[in-house]
Amino acid sequence: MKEGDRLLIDMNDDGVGETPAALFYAGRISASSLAGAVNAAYRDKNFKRQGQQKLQANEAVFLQWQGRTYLTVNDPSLALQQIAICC
Ligand SMILES: [Ca+2]
Ligand SMILES: [Ca+2]
Repeated sequence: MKEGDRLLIDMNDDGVGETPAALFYAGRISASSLAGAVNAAYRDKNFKRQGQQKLQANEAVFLQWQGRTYLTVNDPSLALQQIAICC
């Protein structure tokens, strides 16, 4: 993606975007794979607060992994709840 690009978050696949309920930043995550980093972000969406804050349904989280930024939305209707897009 480049500056000015837009991202459509379409939870129910009707071509109309939905706004996530909330947006968080999980910080810089060390993991051996992107899937592992996304899992960690789902377990703890807010690196600034102590303890683990689980990502709820329809919430979105930014994370950094291996120098790149990813955005994932917790879509409860998908069997695989992890969508990660490099920004
Ligand atoms: Ca939609
Ligand atoms: Ca935390």
